[in-house]
Amino acid sequence: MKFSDKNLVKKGGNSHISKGEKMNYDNNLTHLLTRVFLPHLFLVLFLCFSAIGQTKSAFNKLTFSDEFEGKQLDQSKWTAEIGGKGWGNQELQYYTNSTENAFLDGAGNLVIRAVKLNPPLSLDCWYGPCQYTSARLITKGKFQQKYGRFEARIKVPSGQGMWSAFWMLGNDIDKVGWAQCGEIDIMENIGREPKTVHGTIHGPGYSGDKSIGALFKIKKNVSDDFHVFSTEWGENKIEFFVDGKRYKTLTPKDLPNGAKWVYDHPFFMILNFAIGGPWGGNPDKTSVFPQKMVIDYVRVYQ
Ligand SMILES: [Ca+2]
Repeated sequence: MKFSDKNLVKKGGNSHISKGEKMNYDNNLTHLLTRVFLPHLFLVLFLCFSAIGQTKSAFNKLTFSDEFEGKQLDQSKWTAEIGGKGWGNQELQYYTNSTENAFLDGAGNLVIRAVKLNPPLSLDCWYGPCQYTSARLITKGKFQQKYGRFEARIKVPSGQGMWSAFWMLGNDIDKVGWAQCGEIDIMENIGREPKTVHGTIHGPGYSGDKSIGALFKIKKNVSDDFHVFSTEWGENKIEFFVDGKRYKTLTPKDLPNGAKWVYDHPFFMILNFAIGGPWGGNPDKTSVFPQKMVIDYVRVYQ
């Protein structure tokens, strides 16, 4: 486009053109503008607006879906991980497999509920008697996929100390360890940032506080409504979306020099609701329990 404009300006500025040639030139110019330039301009504008608005996904074959209908969590899809070891982040909750902490609400939702325990406290956590219970559900060994669109519709909990997440880990974690296995955090929300969600990747040499990603701000508190959180993951590309709006694209060029892109093998999914830890901080006297993370569905496409 710019190259053509330059040529036109240069030609128009030529004072050696005779009158007849000038008319021909004007006709040619009109022809260029109406037949060549304008249609292409419209095409370019159309493509620009298409890109800003809806992004049509290349992944449209449904390979996994849990709509959370019925009365009991589908054990063929999800496993509850159990324990109060801090989960790598000095988290305060003890994860159970109890329906106190993860259940279907009968209205088509999975609820992960964090509960503050009353004395006598009987569960052991890394810091002493556990103060909270919650749940962490994984598809490890049950569903894993390389590439695709991974999506969940979630209403996050609210309040200081809450940390809810929908994320993925590489299925080779037991063999190669973290963060060599790779981690893709499709959505994380911490209570002290009520209007913000995070999309992040962790890998070898860029994990923890060196992880790479972006945040997306929502005008109202994220916990006010359900939102659709998704990641589209293809060869050498991971993209993050909230409600269909893409807010970050990551490629190997975003990694530190020499770091390895490890997103080239199947990953499994995790839904969890943690309490405390250094990132979001611990609950304080303003925090209200129990709190719910409500999940309408999880869908995966290829
Ligand atoms: Ca549902």
